[in-house]
Amino acid sequence: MAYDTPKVPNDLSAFWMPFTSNRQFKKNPRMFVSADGMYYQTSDGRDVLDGTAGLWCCNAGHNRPLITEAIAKQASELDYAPAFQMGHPKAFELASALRDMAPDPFEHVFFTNSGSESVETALKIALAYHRVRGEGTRTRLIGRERGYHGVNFGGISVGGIVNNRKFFGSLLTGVDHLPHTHLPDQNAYTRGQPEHGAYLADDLERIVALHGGENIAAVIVEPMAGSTGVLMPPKGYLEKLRKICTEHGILLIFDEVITGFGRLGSSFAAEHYGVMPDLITTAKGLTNGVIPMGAVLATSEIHDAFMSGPEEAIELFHGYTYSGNPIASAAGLATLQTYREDGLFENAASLASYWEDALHSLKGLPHVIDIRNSGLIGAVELTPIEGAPTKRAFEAFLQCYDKGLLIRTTGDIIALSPPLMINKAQVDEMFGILGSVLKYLK
Ligand code: PXG
Repeated sequence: MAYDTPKVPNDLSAFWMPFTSNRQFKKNPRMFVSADGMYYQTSDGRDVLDGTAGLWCCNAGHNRPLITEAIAKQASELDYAPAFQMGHPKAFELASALRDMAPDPFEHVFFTNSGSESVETALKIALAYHRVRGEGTRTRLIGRERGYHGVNFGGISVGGIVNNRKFFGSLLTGVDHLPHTHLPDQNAYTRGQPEHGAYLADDLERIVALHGGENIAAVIVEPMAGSTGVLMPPKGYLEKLRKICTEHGILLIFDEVITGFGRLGSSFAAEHYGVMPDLITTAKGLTNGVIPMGAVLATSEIHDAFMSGPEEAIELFHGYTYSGNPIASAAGLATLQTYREDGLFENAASLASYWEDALHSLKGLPHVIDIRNSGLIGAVELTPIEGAPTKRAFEAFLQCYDKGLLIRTTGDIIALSPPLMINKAQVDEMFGILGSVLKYLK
């Protein structure tokens, strides 16, 4: 591909980059200038295989014609419509399409613009749901250690990533955390769901005993924790959480911002694991990452609880200027169509065992202490360099990038989550590059 625009801007100082070591990056910037299918192109003219679907979001791959055309058409037809007390067709169509794709109990969709906003929205719906039903004492929220629920105040309060919390004051009050489920001593090198750890869900009983179940509004977990290093739920764990929540009238929220839209080979992790929460948060793959959009899926039981007052009254005092934005809605519809027409969830499911074997073939390489996988997700955990945690994995990231592969690292864990359109040759290419980097990693 030929580029006729300057590839790297001269001035990088103004843009304060998110979750980035700004000074290091700006000394030696890594820039993508275009993308197609499974590959990015860099400013120095190289192809880089996308091993992470952007940031876990481009599940259909890049530059997909249905999506790009839908966006262009929508922009020229109806660019924006007010989101409050007005409507436009595409938001309703997308909500219906999402309902049709989601597991049965999820009949209603509330639109947001990101995963973080989906989380805030779900927490607020949970609190308000109890209140409109006359159970206003249910105000406590339960998250989990190592959980990631975005970066807004609700999300970091229920989240369990220390650096995402400790700089930002006292956060929400009335939050407790379940223990995380990472048990490397017992579960290392597990393929799929680990055997050990279901008992960790019992901690919810302890929290209920401590506070009284009637004071707890909701439990929020990622069914598979992505950002903190790809932690699969131990066998029986989610089922236990579900059971305890039901027994105590507590809502269960699955944060499916990463696991939604085919990542595990099913539409949603709820379906994959056969455990139904009460609310599901989504974003990322909803629009293939092309336009910011998120959505909260709610059961009729929750939605209908709000539909009781006078008809002219607003039922839920919540929403965003861009909730159901026309261009995002058009992108979402085209994305879901692409998933369907290309059979991408089916491709993810059918490639999962090839992916698993390729990933686990890295066992035995220097510094590798654990490998885990599910669907088209994989993680390789490395021993940290003494006194310099994160450095070893980050070095792997830099070397992979130089060799033409994009990976993500969190701590000393390498996370892999390619677009679901990946084929076997590209799986081989990925693990060929990663293996060659790990082999000589210091
Ligand atoms: N919930 C979950 C489970 C997520 O993974 C969010 C909420 C927040 O979404 P937004 O759209 O507000 O960023 C996320 C986001 C990584 C990585 O490398 C993961 C996320 C974002 C960026 C990087 O693991 N997850």
